[in-house]
Amino acid sequence: MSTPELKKVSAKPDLLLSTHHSLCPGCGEPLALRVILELLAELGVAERTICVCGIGCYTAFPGIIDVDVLQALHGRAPSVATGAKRVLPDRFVFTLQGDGDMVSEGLQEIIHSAARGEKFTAVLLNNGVFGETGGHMTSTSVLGQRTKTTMDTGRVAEKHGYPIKIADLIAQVDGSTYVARGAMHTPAAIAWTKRILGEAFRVQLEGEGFSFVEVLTMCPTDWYVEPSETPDWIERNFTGTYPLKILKHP
Ligand SMILES: Cc1ncc(C[n+]2csc(CCOP(=O)(O)OP(=O)(O)O)c2C)c(N)n1
Ligand code: SF4
Repeated sequence: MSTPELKKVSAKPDLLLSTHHSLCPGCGEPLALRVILELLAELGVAERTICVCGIGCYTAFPGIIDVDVLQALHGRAPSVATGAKRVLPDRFVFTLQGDGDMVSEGLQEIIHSAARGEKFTAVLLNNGVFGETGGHMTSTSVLGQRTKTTMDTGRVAEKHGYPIKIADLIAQVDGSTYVARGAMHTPAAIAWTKRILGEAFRVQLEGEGFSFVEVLTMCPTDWYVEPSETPDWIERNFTGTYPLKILKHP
């Protein structure tokens, strides 16, 4: 009997040097990173890329990706990227931050960078929790979300405030050029996210201004749900507050 022909549908991106990392099974952040690495290769910009990384679970990756990386202090990635892109305008510069890092700890950095129209691309990995430090509520946790610090009632507006829709805010800022939101919970959402990340990257490559992409990512560990239930969790709990769409384009 002849062996059926197997079709290869995926492979480790060339820019990923190792598959060993410390992130939890079912985490959405490695998927987002994979899409970014695929795009860098497809656009042919890897050799001149600088990734400015925030601090969160995703900080496990910079050591195993084949692009230059700057590690920024909490929330400061947009300012570090500003410096890198201004000094080295021919480099392709993108930031990688979590919601805790960007929206809770570094809100002013991202808003001011957008307002100045800095010519880099900002990527937000939004899982609605401070993942690395144990799952506390962040500024983007949605109403009703149970986190380590809202375990009893879930997030309640009167007590914890409302979630900050950072992509919507950035879209309102005159200096931003392209703003969009994607997610990692279904194949269709991943394809959509690859498309909008590609558009955001092209905005930078064509010198059109500041581009911003929010990516909703799964955190089974701090959502206290099985990895297999996380796509449904995103659909039920996140996409109402954070619809997947382009919020601003040139
Ligand atoms: C100024 C400062 N505050 C807090 C911390 C501790 N800290 C390190 S990682 C982290 C959580 C980051 O969460 P997020 O950006 O949402 O990324 P995730 O871990 O969910 O990927 C925190 C609070 C720190 N290192 N520095
Ligand atoms: S704690 Fe959450 S964000 Fe961090 S690696 Fe685990 S699943 Fe991913």
